[in-house]
Amino acid sequence: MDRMPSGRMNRAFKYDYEGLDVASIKQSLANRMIYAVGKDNYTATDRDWFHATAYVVRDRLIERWMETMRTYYREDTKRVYYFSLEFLIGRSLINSLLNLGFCDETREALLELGLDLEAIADLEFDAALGNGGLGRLAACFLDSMATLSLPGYGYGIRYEYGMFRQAIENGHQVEHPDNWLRYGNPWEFPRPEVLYPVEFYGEVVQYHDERGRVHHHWQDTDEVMAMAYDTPIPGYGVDTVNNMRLWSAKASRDFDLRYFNEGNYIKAVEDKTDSENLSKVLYPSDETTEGRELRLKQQYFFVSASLQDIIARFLKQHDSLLDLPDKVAIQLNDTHPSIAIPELMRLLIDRYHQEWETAWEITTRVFGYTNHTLLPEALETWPVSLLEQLLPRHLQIIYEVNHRFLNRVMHQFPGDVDRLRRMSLIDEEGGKRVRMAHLAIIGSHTVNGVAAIHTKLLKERIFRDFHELMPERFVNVTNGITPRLWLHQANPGLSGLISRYIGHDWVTDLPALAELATFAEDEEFLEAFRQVKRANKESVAASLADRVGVRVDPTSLFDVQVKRLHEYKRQLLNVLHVVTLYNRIRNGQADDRVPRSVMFAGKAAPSYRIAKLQIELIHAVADIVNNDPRIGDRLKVLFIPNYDVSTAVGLIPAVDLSEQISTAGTEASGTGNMKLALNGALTIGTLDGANIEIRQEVGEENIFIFGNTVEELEVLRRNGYDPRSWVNADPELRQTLEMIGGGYFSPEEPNRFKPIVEGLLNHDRYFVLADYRSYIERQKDVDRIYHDPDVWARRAVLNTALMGNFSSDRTVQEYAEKIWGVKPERNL
Ligand code: 26W
Repeated sequence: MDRMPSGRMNRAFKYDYEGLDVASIKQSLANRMIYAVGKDNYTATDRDWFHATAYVVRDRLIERWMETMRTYYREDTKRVYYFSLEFLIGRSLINSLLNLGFCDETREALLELGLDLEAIADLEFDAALGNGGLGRLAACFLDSMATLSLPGYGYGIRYEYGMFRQAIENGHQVEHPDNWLRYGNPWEFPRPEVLYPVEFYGEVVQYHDERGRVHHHWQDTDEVMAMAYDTPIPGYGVDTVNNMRLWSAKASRDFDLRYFNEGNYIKAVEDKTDSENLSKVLYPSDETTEGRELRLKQQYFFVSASLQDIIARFLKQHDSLLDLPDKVAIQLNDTHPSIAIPELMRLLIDRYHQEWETAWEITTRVFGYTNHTLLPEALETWPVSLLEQLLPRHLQIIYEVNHRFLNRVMHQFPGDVDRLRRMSLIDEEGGKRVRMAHLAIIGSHTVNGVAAIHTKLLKERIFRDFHELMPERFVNVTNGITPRLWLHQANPGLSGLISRYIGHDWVTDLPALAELATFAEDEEFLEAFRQVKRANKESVAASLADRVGVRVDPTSLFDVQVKRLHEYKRQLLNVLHVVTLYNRIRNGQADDRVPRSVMFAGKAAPSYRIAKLQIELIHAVADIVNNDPRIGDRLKVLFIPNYDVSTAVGLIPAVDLSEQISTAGTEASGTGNMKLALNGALTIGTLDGANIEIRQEVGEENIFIFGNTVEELEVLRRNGYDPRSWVNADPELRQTLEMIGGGYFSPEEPNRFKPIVEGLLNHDRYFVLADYRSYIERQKDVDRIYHDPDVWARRAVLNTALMGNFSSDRTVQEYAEKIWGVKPERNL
């Protein structure tokens, strides 16, 4: 089976600026090696060849990129700015080649030079400027916006260190810095001339102008400069190449001068490093706020630079800021950039002298806010005392917004004091804090959740008061994934097979996959589909033998849970199943079960103790199970280290069973669920997030649903959930917990995993025990179906065929229509 991505596509380019044929590419490779890398055939390393190849691709992006930017300018197109603290891009070489449509030609050119494209592509560092789902979603959106010729810009931070690299030492997670820029980044263009000052600290003074109007002056601030780095984002099969602009912190010259003038040279240089630390590193925790000053500085830094940049671009062609909302839509990717709301107010009022009401009208017409989480510990709040020091003018504006807003609420709900307390931008309990989600809702025209159930819960639960006040503001836009990366590139075998049967249009029109459903009974197609999966599993098995040192049988059921380690995602429930299955096999109660390889991958936040202990537990269980002669090949447990975009791309096409087992009502959407189902994995999952919509699309028979629903959990909670009673009622569960808590998997340290079991017995915040039995039962159904390769393959095909709705093209189109009011640029 052909494992190489093929560049077959309908190129719709108007321009052929640089040759895309084998001969031109070969010539360019030789040129770039000499003139850009500065080496020759004798001294060039494989990494040098990666760089030369990247430059060849880049050369073919640049003119399209500049033409795209000129067209937006010429047509005065309304633009979308996607503000995100995270962009989890991964590698770009193959992606750019496929999107530009000359992957095969480049492979051939390299081959003629004795080089292997895939081997070279593997040398690229992942751009891991994100934690997980939220950051990867941003990257998928960039791909879709470019492919749809939507004028979308990414704005964020150029972290010098991205997501940490996870190493496993003695079964423990160890974090290593991700020095991804070490060999240089061939995709970025530094723009030393695009430089904006960003102010911090200082004080605000009021003064009156000659007409008696009050003005505010923010003075005696510390200044940091934001310098732009641009990265081209090519669409698939189109000439559109959009821009991602990331900011890097540079010391301000003013700042230095103070100390230089005093002759304190060393102090000046120290301070320079201090301010440049701002963009040093990505915060590696998701779903919990740490409330650290540096994080708030990062947020304000990139937001302020981006808004200054956007306003400057707007004013090049327009005189009146009143028209800003007709030309600019800004999407806030969670509350992380929500300080943009008071910052735009500040710029409009203090710098451009607008009245409060006008400024507020402009601001609320510009912003949209996407919420990505229901977990209370992930909702950002900042201490008032911190804002007061760091951004005193913004705090004043926030107070004024709050004052006006609460007046409105008071008017609408007279006498309802408790409602005022609940809705206030300021949480008064235990040290005042600013609630950034409330700010984001009030300052935006639209608030969206990322899956149907998630949006419903936003309206009914965490933002209920706001929904009551302004129901029209809330909309749903279910997440999606780009089919270019997650099927076409990741799974060339399946991509090729699909295209042979139904043509190639699905790559930009994913619902077209539905035609495959007609082949779900076609023996020849089923056989080819099975063979693709088999080949993918073989290649993953081979790489796992290298990477993890465990041999897995490629005919075994590949049962995979890959995502950040978090209690709500319930990797622990999966472990309970593994231990249960282990016991059953040992007791001879599982002779009818198919061999399984259970794989985990994911990073735990460095400060998340229980999540790290769960990683240890997985390793400890693996150690016992994999070496138990009574088990042999019937059960293997693996933890794949350092889960990142590249690992996902390599692994997902080989998966049979996708674990999406979060507690109902906790996973906003999930997007890994979509990637796996699109690649023909069957899902075992709860009625949570987008699983619900996946079930709707693929049909109840083709997904394994288990566990309590949101409503059922509500009842359990109301009646006082008692985890111990579930254990007492279930001897198999009890045995499983006793083994874990009693040291069966940690004989040298019997109490090692006690905290995990104690957590379950005493709180079980995520209802692991309440869902255990139904999970075990569903896993048995999985097994039964897997026994019949034909039945399994048919269901797998239907999963691939019916995932058309989950393309991020559809998602982005919905944003464009419902939220941004932008259209594809037809002149590209
Ligand atoms: C401030 C700390 C912090 C950092 C990141 C809190 C919360 C986050 C993100 C919201 C975490 C995240 O990635 N959420 C995921 O977003 C995906 C894209 O919408 C969803 O598919 C996932 O369900 C959601 O967990």
